[in-house]
Amino acid sequence: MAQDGRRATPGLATGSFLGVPIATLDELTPGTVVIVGAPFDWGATHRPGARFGPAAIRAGDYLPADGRRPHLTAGVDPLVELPVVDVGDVPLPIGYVEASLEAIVEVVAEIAERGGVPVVLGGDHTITFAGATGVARAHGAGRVALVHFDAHADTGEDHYGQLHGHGTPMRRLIESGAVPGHRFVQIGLRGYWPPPETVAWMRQQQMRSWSMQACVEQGLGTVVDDAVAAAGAEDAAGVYVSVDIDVVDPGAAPGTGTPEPGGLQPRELLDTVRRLGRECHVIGADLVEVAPHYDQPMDLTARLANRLVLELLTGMAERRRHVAGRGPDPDRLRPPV
Ligand SMILES: [Mn+2]
Repeated sequence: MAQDGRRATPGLATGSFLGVPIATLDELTPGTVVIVGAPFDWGATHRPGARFGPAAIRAGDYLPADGRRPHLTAGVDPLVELPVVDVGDVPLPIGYVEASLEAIVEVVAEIAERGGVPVVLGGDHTITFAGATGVARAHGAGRVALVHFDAHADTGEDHYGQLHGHGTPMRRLIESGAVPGHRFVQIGLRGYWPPPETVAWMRQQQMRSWSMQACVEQGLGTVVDDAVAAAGAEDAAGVYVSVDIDVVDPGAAPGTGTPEPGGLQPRELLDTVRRLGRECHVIGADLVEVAPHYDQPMDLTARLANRLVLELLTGMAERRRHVAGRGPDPDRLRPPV
């Protein structure tokens, strides 16, 4: 963390996200969006490497790192308007799962308790247990909705006999009460995991799980309508958006540990996360499972992840303008007439 001048994994976080100001936790002001890295991949079941995700996502861009990104068509600059700061990476004891998760919970909870909106750059998906738990600590256990994009349900009963791994975070969140099953909306599930008895458990928990097949047959817009409704339920405090990059088709996002063919296209997910930012009260988010050493050619996955974060932030900035009764900047690109 910038806070104490050290990082658990020196050199991984080489600069702030797109040049936004680097801040310490005690400098945070309410409403600020806070980028924080969780370079954790000791919950991976297949190919490791997501510990290098935060640095790759921060660097996944070709424009100057000047802390400005005026969206071409939205008429907002999310980095300036929200505003956005970066507190660096959570120092983690490499290889120690529970202690690492506790460290992430503490940082995320402090960000949220100070009125910030944490955006956690993973890391493998194990860290969503910590991210959503930290947000729930600030906003109320059981009151956070979770919109989860993934090829995999991540509701496994255990991780080789252990509680935590990247296939179990959603189950642990339900069991702990941080996020009840009925507040989950999962989008993009496909492939050959988990087994039927786990799917039965998910149904018992009233999880709303949309397969990729359902997204195709019913239309992604219908599915996202369901997510917006769950996030806006009367007694919900807000929504935590968790994006596993492997929800995207591996042809467009190869740099990930457990690629599963047949996923969303980048355009669909970019539009969807922006819509969630605009239509929901986002109180936390993460983007996980970017593993840059498999990201060939051309760093496609890290670059997509960078833009997915930006699109979510753009939607959030659009929402703030709307709430404040202000419209977009007039000098945005509009269709020719
Ligand atoms: Mn996942």
